[in-house]
Amino acid sequence: MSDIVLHGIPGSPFVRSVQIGLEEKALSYRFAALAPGATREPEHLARHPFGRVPVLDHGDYRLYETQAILRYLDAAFPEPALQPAEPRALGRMNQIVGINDWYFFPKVAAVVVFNRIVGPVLLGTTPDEAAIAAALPIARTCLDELDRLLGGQAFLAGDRLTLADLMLAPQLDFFHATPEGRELLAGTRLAAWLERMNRRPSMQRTQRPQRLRAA
Ligand SMILES: N[C@@H](CCC(=O)N[C@@H](CS)C(=O)NCC(=O)O)C(=O)O
Repeated sequence: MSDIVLHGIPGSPFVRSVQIGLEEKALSYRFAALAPGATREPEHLARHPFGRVPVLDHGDYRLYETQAILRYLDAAFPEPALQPAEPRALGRMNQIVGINDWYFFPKVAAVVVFNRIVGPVLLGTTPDEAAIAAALPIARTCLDELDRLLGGQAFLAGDRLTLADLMLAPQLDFFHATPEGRELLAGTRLAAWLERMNRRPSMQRTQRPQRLRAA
């Protein structure tokens, strides 16, 4: 029986990043699924005072924040390494993780994916078209920049899978399920990278629930 427990909402891209990390390292774990509203309940707030997912328990050690969890797993279970030793690749990986956490998730995915898919499917809301339209310029900036940084490389930070790929693949896969995401990604190197990522067993085994897959 594994002593790793991942608390998360099925389909959440941040949760999926940790799931992919666990899968890539062939670690067994128990997934403790939460309903979307359960993040505001006292039981979950005791795990994560900011009411978010994922939360990882490893024995009696508890951690939240996706980057922290992935870096912990990489330190605790070093094979295969998911962070480059070479300083420039490491810097690039950290930069891309920052782009996700500061720009892509809060300004793009949290607006477009929420309004197009998560809200309508889980909460019965109607898309706020003005909010979606207002998010498109920064969406373009994010995708142009990620595409430029990827260049002709196999992975976002070089020739090996890193935390940058683990953080971005679930986010871009969800974004690609929206009409705006499909249009902005069409024909880019980033789209080809996403296709390669989607073929990995770790991505195949951690797909979103069917109702969250298409806009
Ligand atoms: N900075 C956090 C962000 C996590 C986050 O925003 N998770 C979203 C799901 S993708 C969440 O918990 N949403 C549920 C809610 O807000 O109730 C991390 O890296 O773990």
